[in-house]
Amino acid sequence: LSLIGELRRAIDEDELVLHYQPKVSTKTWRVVGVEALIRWEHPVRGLLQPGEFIPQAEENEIIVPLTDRVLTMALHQHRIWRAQDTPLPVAVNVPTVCLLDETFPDRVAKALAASGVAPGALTLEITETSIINDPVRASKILTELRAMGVRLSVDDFGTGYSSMSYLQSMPLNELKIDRSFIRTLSGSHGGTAIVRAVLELARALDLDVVAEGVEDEETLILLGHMGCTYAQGYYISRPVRASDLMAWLGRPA
Ligand code: G
Ligand code: G
Ligand code: MN
Ligand code: NA
Repeated sequence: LSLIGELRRAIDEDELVLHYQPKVSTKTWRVVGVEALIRWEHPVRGLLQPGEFIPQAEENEIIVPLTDRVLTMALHQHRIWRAQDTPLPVAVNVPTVCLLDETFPDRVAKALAASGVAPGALTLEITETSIINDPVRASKILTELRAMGVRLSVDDFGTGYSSMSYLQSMPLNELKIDRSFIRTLSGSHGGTAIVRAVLELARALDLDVVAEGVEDEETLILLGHMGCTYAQGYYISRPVRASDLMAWLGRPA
C-alpha cells in the first residue's frame, strides 16, 4: 500500500493522534495555550513523526481530510480540558492548500459548531510562505476566518523572505518568531537584533508574539526582559500526549 493509501486507512481507523506543546507567559511561566502536533501510530512502523508523512500528504488531496481530522481532534480535546476546568486554547497548523481553499472557512465553522467550542479558543497557525504564495486569496480566506472569531497566527515568522507588507493588510493576531532567530539569543551568539525588530514591529501592529524553539532558561529569561510575552520550546516542554500534559500541569488526567 502506498503512503497515501495507508494514510487514508489511518484516518478511518483512528491511527492519527495529537501531541500538545504548551505555550507559556514569559512573565508568569504559566501555560496560556497549546499547539497540536500530529503523530501517526502506525500498526507496523510504530510512532511516526509529522516529518515522515506530512510533506507527502501536502502533495496530495489527502491533506484536506487529514486537516479536518486534526481540527476535530484538537477541538474535542479542548472540550475535555474545559470539562476538567482547564480550558486551554488550542492552535492547529494549517497547510497551504487549506489556506487557499475557499471551502476551508466553512469547514472550520462546521468543526467548531460540531464540537461546541468557542471560535476564540482556536488559533490557526499559517506559515508565512503560504500567505506570500497567493496574498489575495489568503487575505480573503483569513478575513472570513477572523470574522468568525478564530485567532490567526503567522508560523515560522521571518523565514519567508517577504516584503512584510501583508502584515498590514491581513487580520492577524500573532507572530511566532522562527526558532532560527531564537537559537542565537543566548550564550556567546548575542544575536538579538532580529528579535528586537520583530518585537517592535509587533508592538506597532498590535500583534502578540510567541518565541518558538526556546531550549534553555537563559533564553526564556532574556525573552522576558526583551518584552516578548509568550514562549514555546523544549526547555518548557516537548510536545506530549494530552494525559502527560495534565500531569505536567499538576492536575489529575
Ligand atoms: O512535531 P514536529 O516538530 O516533528 O513537526 C514537524 C512539522 O510538521 C512542523 O512544521 C509542523 O508544523 C508540522 N505539523 C505538525 N503537526 C501538523 C499538523 O497537524 N498538520 C500540519 N499540516 N502540519 C503539522
Ligand atoms: O513549523 P512548526 O512551528 O509548527 O514546528 C513545530 C515543530 O517544532 C514541532 O515538530 C516541535 O517538535 C518542534 N519544536 C518545538 N520546540 C522546539 C525546540 O525547542 N527546539 C527544536 N529544535 N524544535 C522544537
Ligand atoms: Mn506551528
Ligand atoms: Na515553526
